[in-house]
Amino acid sequence: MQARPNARLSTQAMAFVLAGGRGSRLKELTDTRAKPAVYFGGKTRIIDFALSNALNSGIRKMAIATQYKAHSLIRHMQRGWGFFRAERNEYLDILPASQRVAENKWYLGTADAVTQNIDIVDSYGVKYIIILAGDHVYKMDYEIMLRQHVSSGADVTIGCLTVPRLEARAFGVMDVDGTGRVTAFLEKPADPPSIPGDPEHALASMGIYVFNWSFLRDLLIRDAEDDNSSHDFGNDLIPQIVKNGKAIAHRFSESCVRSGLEEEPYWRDVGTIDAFWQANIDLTDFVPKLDLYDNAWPIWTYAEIVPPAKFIHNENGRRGSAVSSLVSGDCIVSGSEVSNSLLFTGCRTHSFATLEYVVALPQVIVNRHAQLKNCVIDRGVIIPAGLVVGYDPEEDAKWFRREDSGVVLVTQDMLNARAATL
Ligand code: ADQ
Ligand code: ADP
Repeated sequence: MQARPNARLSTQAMAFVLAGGRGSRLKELTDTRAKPAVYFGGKTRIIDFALSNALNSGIRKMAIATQYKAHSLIRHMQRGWGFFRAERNEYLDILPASQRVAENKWYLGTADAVTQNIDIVDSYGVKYIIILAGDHVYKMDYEIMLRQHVSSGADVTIGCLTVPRLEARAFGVMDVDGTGRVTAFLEKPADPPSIPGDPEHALASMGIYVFNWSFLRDLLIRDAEDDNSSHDFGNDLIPQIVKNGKAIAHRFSESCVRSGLEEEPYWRDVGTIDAFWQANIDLTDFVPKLDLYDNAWPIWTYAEIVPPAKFIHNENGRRGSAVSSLVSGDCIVSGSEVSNSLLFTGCRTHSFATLEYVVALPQVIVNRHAQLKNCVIDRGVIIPAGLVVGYDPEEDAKWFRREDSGVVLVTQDMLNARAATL
């Protein structure tokens, strides 16, 4: 394909979204769905952030590799992201690990998820490929990263951000020289090296990579034949390029400033119950760091057409109210008080119930006199009348999943087990 000289690079790029991981630290929230399919922010699911970023950056070719418990994710993609049109040169392919290369071969590492689909990427005819993780919440203009990749002549450009040094154990950690070149890369080190001159912080990989497709293609073919490789970007490919080629760091903070998307860089791996609860509750702040109301950078999702949210007095005149809260469509808040909480689509709260700092996923029903605080309620859970959660650590821990922070996760299975003993 002959590139037009002034075209946005995103028109010559595809996004390859890795969405196969379970996200086991989210515990029961990922028992039936992969982490990218977990709900976030009142209406959306986590994967909508990476896909919306790609769309808003001008990318019109996307592939999503799925594996673990992909049903809910695939249905979401089909319902919400089915508007790509081949006649406009737009493609969105869902690529379940489907033994396309050989029998009995699921995706091994993250790199293998691309290797097994080389022919599909070839068919897109793109010059650049951007590898994304489907399980992070942030806004980012990938066009800025693509430009840096092209102007620096890198083999790979790696998105990175500054994190507290000890948290960096969960990341790929890198050293960068004055020109932005990555000089060392350690995948999930037990004792992460700090940024020179800043002992409290480390430079962490966001798991976002830009490659020229021809370069990555050759690398993947060689990697597939290497029996010592785990076929993973973070474990194998990236360290190899850092050693033998030219890896360049792309700073998320700089990209935020240049794109003007956020005043303060905002990126979250909502990978634990605590982090998931906190990032959702943060959205109830007076001015949250993550702005979901920015028309210039919409976060697209699948939304059912449902009636508006409704707030009603009960027959005794008790007010149904929600303050500092995000309340989605088809919710009915009846005679109950909701504060600093998120009610996803289709929740019902009944009279005399109180909800404070609650993340209620879709179709949660809270019956009368229930008192809920500091908790996450899984989709479709029916909270029995009078249930108290978040006030008594011992009671919480007896029936539900209580994190050390005091945040409690409630699922229907836990409630059923509790009901069976009463
Ligand atoms: P991890 O966070 O451990 O490290 P990893 O398990 O490799 O991430 O998963 C990355 C993405 O790929 C996730 O979105 C996951 O859902 C998906 N995925 C995992 N296994 C897959 C498979 N077999 N097939 C398809 N998709 C799969 C990575 C990097 C680190 C970096 C962090 C940033 O290795 O260097 O710091 O991401 O979060
Ligand atoms: P999530 O909770 O992540 O949205 P799903 O989107 O898979 O998970 O929705 C789960 C709900 O949808 C459950 O109530 C389940 O019974 C129902 N469900 C699951 N599979 C289907 C299907 N193929 N068609 C219609 N409903 C389904």
